Parts: sequence; structure tokens; C-alpha cells
Amino acid sequence: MSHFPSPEPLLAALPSSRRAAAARRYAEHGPLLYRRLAGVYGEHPGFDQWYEALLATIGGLMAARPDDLLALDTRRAAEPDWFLRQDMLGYCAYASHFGGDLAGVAGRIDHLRTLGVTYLHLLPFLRARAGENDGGFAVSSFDEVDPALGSMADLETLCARLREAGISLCADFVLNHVADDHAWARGAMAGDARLRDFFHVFPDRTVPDRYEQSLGQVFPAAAPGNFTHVPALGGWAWTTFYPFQWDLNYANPHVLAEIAAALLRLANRGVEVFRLDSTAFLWKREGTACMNQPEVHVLLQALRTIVDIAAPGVLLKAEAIVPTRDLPAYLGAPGEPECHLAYHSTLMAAGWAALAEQDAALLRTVIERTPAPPPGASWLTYVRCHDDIGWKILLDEAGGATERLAAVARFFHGEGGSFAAGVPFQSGAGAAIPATNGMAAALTGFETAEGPLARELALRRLLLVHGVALTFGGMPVLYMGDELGMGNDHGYRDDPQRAHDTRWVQRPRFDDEAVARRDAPDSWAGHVFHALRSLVNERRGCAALAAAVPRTVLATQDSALLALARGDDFVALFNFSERPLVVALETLGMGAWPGEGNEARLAPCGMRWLRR
Ligand code: OTU
Repeated sequence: MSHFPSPEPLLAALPSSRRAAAARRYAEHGPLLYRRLAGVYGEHPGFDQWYEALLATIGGLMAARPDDLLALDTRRAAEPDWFLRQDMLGYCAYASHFGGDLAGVAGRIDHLRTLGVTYLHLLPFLRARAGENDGGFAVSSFDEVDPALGSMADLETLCARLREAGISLCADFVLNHVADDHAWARGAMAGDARLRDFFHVFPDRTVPDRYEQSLGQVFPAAAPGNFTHVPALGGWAWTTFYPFQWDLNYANPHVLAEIAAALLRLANRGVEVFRLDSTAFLWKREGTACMNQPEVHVLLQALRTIVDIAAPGVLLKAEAIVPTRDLPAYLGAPGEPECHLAYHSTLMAAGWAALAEQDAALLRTVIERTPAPPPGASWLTYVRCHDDIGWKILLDEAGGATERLAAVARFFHGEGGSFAAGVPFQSGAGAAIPATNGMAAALTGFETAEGPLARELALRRLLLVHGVALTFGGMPVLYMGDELGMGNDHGYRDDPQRAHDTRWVQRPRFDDEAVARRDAPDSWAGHVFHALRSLVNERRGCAALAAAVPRTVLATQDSALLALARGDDFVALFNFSERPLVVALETLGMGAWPGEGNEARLAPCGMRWLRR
């Protein structure tokens, strides 16, 4: 690099006690930061001044970082793999539905601890647009908590209380778009040219029509197209998601600087992990689907280096719901780190597909195509979340067989007499394969189960898909209510603001009665809770299940069987069929398993962990 700017603007804002550490971190990460930003913005007039201003902003936020969080940064730096251990367990919930408000979430700490949770992802809790707001994903202010949930002070208190309990708070950070009533959008509508340039605005349909030729649609039924006419803008705004969510223009360096600062401000409140929402969409390029563009990775790597400099205890988690081949890039490469974690959504979808097909073929292929992540990074594994299960991300593994995946979707929508009680999502226009919504218990057959045998089978299916998430290696995240086998909630249908969006079927209120039955083993809730917790407990004591231990898919004689080895002394066996299976252990090719005899017997939809 011919010209590498001095760290002076960064250091100037810092008290002398913090300068040495900052200088050291800048010396380590600054060159990559500069290279990445120069690569994407270097041609902009005034790039050097912009870069200096960015450093000054970062320095100011480093000066403002509270002492306890500085201490956390130091602790994390001494143990960078803290989130990759087998005792890490995530849990995801809407604050409103889980605890009523932020303060109420603290009241649930006991439940989380009983389950073994060390990481709590609260879905969007910042001030969102009034009226429809996509479950909080239309953010109006990065600096205000939704008033119905509390205040920034409540957020700080909650972060501190969770941390005391050994739980890291993960917050959504919606950086692809803002709500149409965010100050930036309002400014743009009021005619502020600087803010108009924060968005992709087109005077007429000429350019949007060109882009549309290669764009997909996320909500083809509820929000068709990717552009919205906004009279106050005198043109069309890019809106990948709902019309009230305006995509930010990351070709404008000021957008990145604002977003980085907003993230660091939240980090200074005590948020430890940021779920970077919809990362795949951050960069637009005509003639493409405008997903996974190389610049997306440049921007994410820049954000990562900013975090490494200013708040190194903080983790970034990529939410990119993309085919397996596009996923590894979100974790970066050795020496070029990107996100610490990335949702493994094809693994998730393939686990469900295996249940529908009673065959683990797609799942095996996904696992085989998943490379080992670079050091210090890993996958986020999960079974359900607040969003739909999209099947089309499995098209590669399915060899392009649309009909095969459409059959999986129909299966989960209960067609053909299946056990599942899922609800289709955004079927219709442009969706050859509808996505699926539903709580885990509904998708595994509990809602249709009549009698204890059918219920037992539903429980085993629920454990089977969770078992994959807990065995795979990475950070498993449970979804609120699934640990109690909570079912679908159809109440959203009566609310005109939510009725069109079937994802609400899996966003129930936390069921206090189910929690009360948690420890009663003869209740469904108690049954599920006990079984899942046993699995979590066993995992915690099993070093082979730490994220970094290599995984291998073993060849099996029965395609319904997934045999997944972790290291040399651990094998998980998953039977995706509804037949009992007998596995001759020598066929696994891993030697003898003391105490196991020659064969392992698996119940229908049963699983086993073999350890040495
Ligand atoms: C994300 O999701 C969020 O998780 C959704 O809840 C939001 O609605 C959306 O962004 C907009 O903020 O494409 O890669 O198919 O899986 O919208 C990100 C539905 C996404 C979601 C999809 C998703």
C-alpha cells in the first residue's frame, strides 16, 4: 500500500490510558480496514478525508466504551474461542413475546439457565415504524428502544444482568434497509440531497425495470417487485422486502460510516453479538440477483475490522439465507476474517427434508459440501427461527429438482396425509416452491398425533432435528417455545397488520402454563423439555462436540441413516426413517465402541451418540 494513513485521528479522541491498546489494535487491523475500504470507495472524491473522519468517529466511540465492556474485551481477547465451545447454547425470542418487555426478559433468566443457555438472541427491539413493521425489521431509530419494550437504560441493565448470569446478548442489526420513517428517509423525502443519496432512488422505471430482469423476490405475494414508488421522493426507491423498508445505498461511503457508528454505539450499551440481517443483499449489481456480490464481503470485512479495533469482544453473525456454496464466504478466510458466525440454513432445511423424505441424502450432501470454517469462526446451527423454512436454497443439493423440493413443502403443509401441520409462505406468484412456517412441534407431528405412540414419534422427530443442530459443531440456537413443544399460534389471522404474513404462526407468546409443566415429565411440555435438556447436558460434557473438531459423514448401508463422526472418538447416528434400524458398528469403520457391543439399535426416528 503506497499510502497508509496515520492512526492519529483514531487516537486523538482517546484518553492517554487507552491509546497504547488502540494503537496496537490499529496496527494489527488497520491495514486490512484501509485496503478493504480503499478497494470499494477509493475512487470517491474526498476518500482520504472520509477515511480520517471515520477513524475519528471510531476513536470517539472507543473513548466512550464503558470500563466494564473494556474489561470484557480483554477477557475475550484472552479466549477468542469462547463462543466455539460445546457448552455454548443459544436461544432466540421476541422480547415482547418472551418477557413482555426488556425488564421482563430478565425475569426469564432462570428458565434460560435451567436449559443451559449462554447466548440470547432477542429479535428486533429497537424503535420500529408504527403500524406494519415486519416484526420490527423496519427500524426507525438505531438509538432508541421500542418504547413499548423499555429504554436504552433498560437495555444496558438487561445486558448487564444477562452477563452476570453467563449469557451474552445478541441483537438484530438491520443494516440492509431502514423504515420509511427513519430520520434518513424522512430527510430524503423532505428534499435533503445528501440523505436521498443514502438510498437507491430512481426517477422513473427505466433502471428498476432493467434490474428486475435478474432480481428475485423475497415476498412475491405480499410485496411483489423490488421497487416502490414514493411520491415524496418523486421516484422509485429500492425496497427488496416490504415497501416500507428502504434499502440503503452502500455505494455511498457515508452510509457505511453511519452504520458502523450505530453498531458501535449499541455495542457500547453492552450488546455482545450482532445478527447482521439480510447481509446477502447489501450490494447491487445490474444483471445479477443482487445477492452475495463480492462487495458484500468487502463491506462485512470492513465492519469486522472496525469491531476488532473498537470493540474486540463483540461478535458478528451473518444472516445470509443462501445456497451452501455461497455461505462459506461470510466467514472470511484465514487472515481475512469476516463474520464470526453464519446461519447454516441449508443444513437446517435439509434436516427437515430428511424427515419428509425419510432419507438423509440431501442432508449428507449439504454436510459434505460444508467446508471447515477458518479458525475463530463457525456455523450457527438451528432448527426453527422466526422466519420461514425456504426450500429452494437446497436446489443445488437436489440437482435442480424443483418438484422434489415442492413435494417436501407439500409434505410439511400436511398434504397427502402427512403428520406435519405447517403453513405455506408466499406461495403463488413466482414461487414454484412455497416456503414453510410452523413451530417445530407442529412440523414434527405433535398437532396431529393421536395417542401416546404417535406423540412419542413426534418427540423423537423433534429430537432428531435438534440432535443434528447440537452435534454438527458451531453455535446451536433453540427457538423460543420449541424447548417446551409449543404449537402453532393462529391468532395473527385476526390482526389485519399481520394476517398476510404466515411467519406469525411461529411467533407465539411464551406459554407460562407450559413453563409451569416444564418439570412434570408426564406432560408434553415436560417430556420435550426434559429430553432436550438431557441432550444439551450431554453435549456440554463432550469435547468432541466443540466447534473446531472436524466432522466426517460416514458411509452407511441405509440411506435413511446419517452417521456423523466428530473427531475419532464420537459418532452420532440419526435414523430418519420410521422403521427401527440396526447398525452394525464395524460398518462405520471407526473401530470398536466399548460398552456398545457389535451393533447399535435405533428406534424409528431415533438417534444415538456413541463416544469413546
Ligand atoms: C430477514 O430475513 C429477517 O430474518 C426477516 O424476518 C425480515 O423480514 C427480513 O430479513 C427483512 O428484514 O432474506 O437473508 O424469506 O427468510 O426475509 C435475509 C423470509 C432474508 C426471510 C427473509 C430473510
